[in-house]
Amino acid sequence: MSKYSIFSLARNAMSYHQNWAAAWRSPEPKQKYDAIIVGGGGHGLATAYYMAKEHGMKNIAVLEKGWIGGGNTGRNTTIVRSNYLWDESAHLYEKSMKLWEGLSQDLNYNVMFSQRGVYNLGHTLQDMRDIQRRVNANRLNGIDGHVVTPQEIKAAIPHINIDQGCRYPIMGASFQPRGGVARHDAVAWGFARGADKYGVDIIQNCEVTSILQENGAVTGVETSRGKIMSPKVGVVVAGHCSVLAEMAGFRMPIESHPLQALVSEPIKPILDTVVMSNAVHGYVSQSDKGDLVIGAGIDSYNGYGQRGSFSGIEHTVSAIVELFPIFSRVRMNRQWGGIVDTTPDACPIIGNAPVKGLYFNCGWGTGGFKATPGSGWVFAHNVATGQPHDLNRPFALDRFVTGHLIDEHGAAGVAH
Ligand code: FAD
Ligand code: PYC
Repeated sequence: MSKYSIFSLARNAMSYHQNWAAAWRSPEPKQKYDAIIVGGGGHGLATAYYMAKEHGMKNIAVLEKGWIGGGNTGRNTTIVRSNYLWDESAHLYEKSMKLWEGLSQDLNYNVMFSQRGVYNLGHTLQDMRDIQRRVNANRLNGIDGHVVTPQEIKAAIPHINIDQGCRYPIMGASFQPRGGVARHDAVAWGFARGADKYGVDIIQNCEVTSILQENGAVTGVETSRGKIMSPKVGVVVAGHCSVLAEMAGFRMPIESHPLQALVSEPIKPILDTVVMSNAVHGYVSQSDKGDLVIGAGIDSYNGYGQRGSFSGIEHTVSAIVELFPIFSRVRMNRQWGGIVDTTPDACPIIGNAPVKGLYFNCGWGTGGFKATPGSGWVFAHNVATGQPHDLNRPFALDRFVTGHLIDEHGAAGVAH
């Protein structure tokens, strides 16, 4: 921390944070921009940041219907890893991992990226074969990872249950040492501050209600704060992408589902890595504050509710207690839901929409937080140049017509 920041921190603390300069402006929307990004989650803000930084486009607005980071970005459990099976996704998530590794420095904002490692547990012989195959594929792509035995897992995580007589005995795991967690709000705020510094207008409480077109090309958007014109519109609204696609006159191969998570009361440090299991359907890490951060699979129904449910808690917590019997006495503190956008092949859709000048980035399902910087970086290229980057070309919408699917159901940490 520089001398200046220490003084400014002390001054602001003493003045009870009065007159603390806002990290980004709150401008009135202009009538026209060179590009509009719809959705002020991490992906939308990262897109605007990289469009300004890498492509010199500064007359950009990010339109957010609520507050920035108030969607899945601020509701997710922050697991970051890049151990995907197929080359296309491995390259994309690994690009993101490399950006994570320099992100706090690049933004000059601490996103609290902590590479504490991620374990994906296997509970059957077939799980272990799939894990071995995925680790081999990762290593061919230069992505770190290895297979570990139950004894090695126990040595690293003393409280885990490796009893072979239980319902889902742990038979091993993949371990990605460079995986970990980051602070979700800070990611949104860091990208927002970075984009704002380049002149990007971040406009909150501004809901897009229709997408304006003329002769097959986008001309702007209608919003709750009036009409805003632009020849380029990038849509990055996660669980609401089908709603926006309908506004533009086409259908997305997306289902929107609630995904729940919960945190316990804060406890002393007990878990210094991330543990995930698709078979028992639960995952857990411990935040810097001390809470256990816990989640499971998606709710099976479609919906837009951002709530948790008692059955969700019961199912998830029973899975976690099976892995960590010691957690049975910990009290749960808060629970919530987010709306995730799932595709038939568990991979995102990033690219040009069937309307000229309109671009969509969605379909990240339960796993897009880890992709935030990489997704913003490739989408910035796509929106700025009008053409996909090589890294996002395979994720075009038309793969659902051509049949070039990239099936990542096995590597999606949370089944969907
Ligand atoms: P969001 O952050 O949802 O941003 C989209 C924004 O668009 C929202 O702020 C919304 O208000 C806005 N919007 C919607 N409609 C409009 C409109 N009409 N006009 C203007 N704005 C609009 N991923 C991981 O990699 N690791 C995890 O551990 C993980 N855990 C998760 C746990 C939970 C409980 C949930 C719900 C998700 C989890 N995910 C995880 C997935 C991850 O959160 C998402 O894939 C990612 O955050 C999506 O980011 P985004 O910026 O695209 O979406
Ligand atoms: O994709 O790794 C993931 C994940 C973990 C929890 C939710 N998604």
